[in-house]
Amino acid sequence: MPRIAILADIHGNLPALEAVMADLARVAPDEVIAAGDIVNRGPQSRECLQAVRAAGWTVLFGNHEEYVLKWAAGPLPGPDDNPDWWLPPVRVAQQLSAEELNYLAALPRAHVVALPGLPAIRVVHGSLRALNDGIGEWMSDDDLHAAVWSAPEPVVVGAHTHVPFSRRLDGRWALNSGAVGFPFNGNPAAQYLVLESSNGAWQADFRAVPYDRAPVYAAWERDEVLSRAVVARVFRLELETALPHLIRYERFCEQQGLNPTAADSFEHYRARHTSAAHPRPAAIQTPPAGES
Ligand SMILES: [Mn+2]
Repeated sequence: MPRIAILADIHGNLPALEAVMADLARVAPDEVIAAGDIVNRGPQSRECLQAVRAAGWTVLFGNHEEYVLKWAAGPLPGPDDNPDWWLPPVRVAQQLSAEELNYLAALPRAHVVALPGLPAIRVVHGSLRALNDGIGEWMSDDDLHAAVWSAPEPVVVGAHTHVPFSRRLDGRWALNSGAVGFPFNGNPAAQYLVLESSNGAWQADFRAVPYDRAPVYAAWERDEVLSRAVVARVFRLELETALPHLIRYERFCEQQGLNPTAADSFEHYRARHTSAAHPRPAAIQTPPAGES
């Protein structure tokens, strides 16, 4: 009865990763695949990378590993070219050793699980098309064919959108594992996917492991990133609400003519999104490209 665990989008959230590791000890999978975005967003990227490597899992490349490597190679343009806007990935690039950066650069972009008598599974961070091309409920069957069902394997698991998803069609199956570190489906628990075999087929177990977020906030408070970079406060709001805010915040600032790197702009956004007059948006169903 093989059991495969697929977890992704840890994003530097060590307490969420540790909660999933404790749950994995109960699930006892035969193989674990960490499908990208181990680093950046949360306050403990290096600790998460080291924990994942020590666990001996299969690890895939995500778009946030790509951001960090791009930053390690030289500055990127940001809103108003304010250097603090990009502080979170810059700090990750600074904290990682040359060996760790080389490790990230060498990560594969896909992994195939092919076991005798069972449908083969392809695991990617986004889709077959790109690292930042996530799959989810909003897609038509034709979209899903272009994104994942054109793979040689009948089962494809992606991540990146931070929202769990499953759809079957004509013997093909597309799944999204959801996110360990920063879920965007309104449920703050650390989420991942277990595929378990039964009578020659796979069955999905979408797991959600509750954990205490207080140590994550405490780790952020110890780091100057939170005080210097408004974008880190946007990430903290994402963790608090289990909803995506980065692109929404950037759009809000553009519509209101506000500078996104100013603390007042974020307080204005936060007040609107936590007041009774502007209730929390529903869990995201149509993430724009690059949101995660
Ligand atoms: Mn991603």
